[in-house]
Amino acid sequence: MNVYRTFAIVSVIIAVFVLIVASLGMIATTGVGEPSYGYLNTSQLNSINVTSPGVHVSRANSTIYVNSSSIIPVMMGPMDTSSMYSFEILGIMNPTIVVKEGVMVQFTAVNVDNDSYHNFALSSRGPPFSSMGSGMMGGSGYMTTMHYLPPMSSGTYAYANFTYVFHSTGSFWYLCTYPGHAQDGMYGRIVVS
Ligand SMILES: [Cu+2]
Repeated sequence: MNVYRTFAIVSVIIAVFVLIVASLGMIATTGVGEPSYGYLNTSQLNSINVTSPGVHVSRANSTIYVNSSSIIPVMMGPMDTSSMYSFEILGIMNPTIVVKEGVMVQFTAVNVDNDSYHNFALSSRGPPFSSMGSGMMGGSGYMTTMHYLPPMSSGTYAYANFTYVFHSTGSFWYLCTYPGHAQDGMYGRIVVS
């Protein structure tokens, strides 16, 4: 085998390895991965809207316990609840999410509303929220960013995926930053312990 060709192949393998390590390192140091965006059909939506093994749902306490690294599906603007300005997570409206320190959560946020844009952001600041909304980076305290996702249309649902590592204990919040939505109740609490 040609020695140059072998050298080239080995170089590519090393470069890919370095890239993987670097991107993992970025998630570990910043706690957050960039969102990726796409669309789901109804059966794909149903298949992701399930409870991961590391997750325990307590309906009585309106609380979701995340004990190990898990995927959390977040439905934005469900039509069958008392307010369209809400999140529904594993069947609970605006639940408190209790996360063990150091756990990595992959949030999959899906817009299930048929007439409004929504997003899902993590923040160190809680209510009261401004009626002006906060835009993507307008306010302080945001730990993540996400574009506004368009409403569901003809059985096609926009989603965004991102991972977050909860490095430090304390109280945090999730909210929709679309103007007026968090003020109208589209938020919930995250407790890292
Ligand atoms: Cu919203």
